[in-house]
Amino acid sequence: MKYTFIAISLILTSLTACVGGESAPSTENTNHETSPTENVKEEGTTSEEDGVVEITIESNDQMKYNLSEIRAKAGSTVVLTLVNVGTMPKEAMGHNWTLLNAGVDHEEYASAAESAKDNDYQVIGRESDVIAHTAILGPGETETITFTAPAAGLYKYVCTFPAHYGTMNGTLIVE
Ligand SMILES: [Cu+2]
Repeated sequence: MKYTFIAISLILTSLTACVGGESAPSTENTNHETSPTENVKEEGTTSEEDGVVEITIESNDQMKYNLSEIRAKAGSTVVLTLVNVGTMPKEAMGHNWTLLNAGVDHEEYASAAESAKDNDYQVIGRESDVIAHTAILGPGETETITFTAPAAGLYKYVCTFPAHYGTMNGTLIVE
């Protein structure tokens, strides 16, 4: 009986020691290594530095952009690159990126632009409806345009190549 009591005491003592050891302040996590945040630029992502936002957007043979939404701060400089990753001929599957002013209906504008082939599918006389646009790009072509992000609000972008506006549109969110 006596030995049993001692044994139990020893067990309890060692258990207490263990618990105490575990709850002792750990120095492991006090010295966090500060690894520099890598600024990895990927296709279809945006990055912002010093009031400049760089955006790469792709268009493809499936009549799609890879981004349906992009963001910028009001007044920032937007450097936007459209990459046509498709392989179909420009005459059949050309694409542009056209940013419309607030309140301009992208379907209506793009419909009107369908007859403006000679003006790169931009409506003559409605230049004030457009904030910025690229040319119509053929397969493998790339164009970079630079513009100033307008006032905070929502702005539609659209491809004005005939019959593309239904699937090729998105929203620029200016904050
Ligand atoms: Cu298109």
